[in-house]
Amino acid sequence: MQIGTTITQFLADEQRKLNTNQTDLLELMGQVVTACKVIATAVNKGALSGVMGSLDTENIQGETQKKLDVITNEIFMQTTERGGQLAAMASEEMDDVYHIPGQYPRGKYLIVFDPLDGSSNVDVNISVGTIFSILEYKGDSATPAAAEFLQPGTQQVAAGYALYGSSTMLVITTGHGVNGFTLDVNIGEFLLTHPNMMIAPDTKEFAINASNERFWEAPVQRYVRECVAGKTGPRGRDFNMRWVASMVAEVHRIIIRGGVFMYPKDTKDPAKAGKLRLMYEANPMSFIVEQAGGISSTGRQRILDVQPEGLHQRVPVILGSKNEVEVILSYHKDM
Ligand code: AHM
Ligand code: MG
Repeated sequence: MQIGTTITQFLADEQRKLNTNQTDLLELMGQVVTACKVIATAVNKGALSGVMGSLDTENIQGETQKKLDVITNEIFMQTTERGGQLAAMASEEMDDVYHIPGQYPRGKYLIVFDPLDGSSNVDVNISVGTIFSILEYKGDSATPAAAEFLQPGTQQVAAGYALYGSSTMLVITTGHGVNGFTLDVNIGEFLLTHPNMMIAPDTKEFAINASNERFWEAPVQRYVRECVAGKTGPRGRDFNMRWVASMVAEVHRIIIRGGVFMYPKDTKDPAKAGKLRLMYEANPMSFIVEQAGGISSTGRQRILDVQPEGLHQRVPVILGSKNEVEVILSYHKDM
């Protein structure tokens, strides 16, 4: 019987191809895989585990935390902190850097993660995900400062997301293409089901929260207006629209069948540059999108080139099919 390639075998093969004896990245990815399996189980139990709904607490961004935001953050930390590969971690749900407790060995990587992205969807049983980004730690302190995390996305050594949808998938990159794995719940393993994932360069599908239209900048308003105008408009063809309000599901759809996703700069809250966070949402997703042949930009700059200024910094995001994103970027140049 052929069971296919497990994610562990895949990562070991990839490491051999790279001719490196560095096993710690492989081991760290193994811990992340375990974290995602445990989170998948927690998400999957739904209301049966009594963890639906919100808490009275807010995260540093002033968002009310879901019970599952906090639980999945704990799961991710506990699963990855003791392996000896991490120097420190940071996440959407923690104000500051989390230092590896003294009883555990420390390693040379930093991990930044969003344990449950799209968590407003949890109570209504719609897809959510986990996003992670791995960076190298170049210092030697037992308690790395937030400043050590503030590396541009080009410095990521690996990134990925888990999608808890009708099946659980893990999509990863270590900078050598993008590969997707599906969790076989019967054997408890992620198996390679989507090798060398590539984003189609052309598309007729866009994703944006259209209720914010009045707050967008002119180039995005123009782009969406032209898509909606369809065949008789300047683009000369009909477009379709999707909005799941779950970035992981949105990016996954784009990798599978093309499309563009935008959470652009808007004037809704002038203090914020957009909604999505650079370090644990935009950067890892941009790394994956670029590795799959797509483009990811703020509208004015490649996201992976943005020099981060804070752990929870927000950034406008426009990503997806190459030729279509180029149209949107050209409208920004015309501004
Ligand atoms: P979260 O990390 O608090 O879940 O917020 C991020 C999510 C993204 O997954 C999604 O693209 C966006 O928020 C949806 O926002 P909105 O509800 O404004 O449409
Ligand atoms: Mg998020």
